[in-house]
Amino acid sequence: MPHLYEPLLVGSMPLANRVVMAPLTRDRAPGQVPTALMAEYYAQRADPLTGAGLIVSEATQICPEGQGYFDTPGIHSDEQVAGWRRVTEAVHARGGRIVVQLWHVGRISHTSLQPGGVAPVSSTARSSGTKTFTAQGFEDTSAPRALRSDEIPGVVQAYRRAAERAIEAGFDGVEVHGANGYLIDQFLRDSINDRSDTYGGPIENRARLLVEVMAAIVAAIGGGRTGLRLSPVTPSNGAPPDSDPQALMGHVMTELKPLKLAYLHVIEGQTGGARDVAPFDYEAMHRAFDGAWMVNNGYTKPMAEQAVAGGDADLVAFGRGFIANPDLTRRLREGSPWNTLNRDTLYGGGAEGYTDYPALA
Ligand code: 8OZ
Repeated sequence: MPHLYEPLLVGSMPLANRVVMAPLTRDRAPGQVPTALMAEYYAQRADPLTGAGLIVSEATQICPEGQGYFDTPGIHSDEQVAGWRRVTEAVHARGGRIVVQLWHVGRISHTSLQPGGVAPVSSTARSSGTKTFTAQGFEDTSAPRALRSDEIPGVVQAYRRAAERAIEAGFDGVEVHGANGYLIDQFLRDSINDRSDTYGGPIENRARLLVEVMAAIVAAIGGGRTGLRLSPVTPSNGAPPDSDPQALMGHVMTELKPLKLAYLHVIEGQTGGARDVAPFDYEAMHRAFDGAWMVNNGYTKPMAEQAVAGGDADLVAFGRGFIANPDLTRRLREGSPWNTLNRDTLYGGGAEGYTDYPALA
């Protein structure tokens, strides 16, 4: 019986256990550069016995235009790569493994966060109708500008370059953020994508950006250290449901097969919310994928242990659990209680509610 607390080889990444720290935006990178405090935070959660078998970093912008929130880190400048190197070295010194989540927010942004104060880019010129977190607090997202067809190769190139930078920074691999209503999801969903070029219309066209991004990254760093996160039905960030998410994801799985990705990370239901927000057959998606299957969203100890023992998942990602418990894997294994999450310190600030959650004695 495969066991949640046993090692697993994921692509080319040997993991000490199958508990994953989910990507978590914490807005603690002033000037978009990772800090020593961030290195401490990740290292606290990297112990092979008490912490995550794999850490997925917070979402990290691949280019200046990919930023949509205040003080989120990037991986496009030399200074950012040097900052991340401190993080990966601290995690590896503890015996852990870490991939960086590669992010382009698309229209979930604000002109104050964009180079030159221009409109953010998307698949569409229609606004998300949601808010984002800027230097001024929560503000409406700015109206986007639809990317021209001839600009899309540049976006793909920015993903490829960021993946190369990730390896330079010492990451074990990358996870592409294809979820939660950000740029890639803005192309995937027919509820958002209103294009008339080869990146809009039928499923094959709407999936084209994602497939080109994944192929470019795999060509650069190899499938064995490349993962992808998807959220087939989440309504996050003003993303209304696609008219046929099952067919959309089925096509994506078919296109990804030859790339031999290390893992697929799927958010079941509404991100951070109801698991049953909309009907979706995750098992069908799982059957169509050859790599490791990572599940996420509100898992408890019994759910996670059962998912892995029953073959429904290879890896289980925990978000909120890892914010408040650096030793979450130990607590899961021993059935110990979890620390209480402080919601007031989730985004921005310093060590409080970040590196001061206690581990068990
Ligand atoms: C919470 C706050 C800001 C961003 C996501 C990257 O939902 C995020 C995010 C979450 O994927």
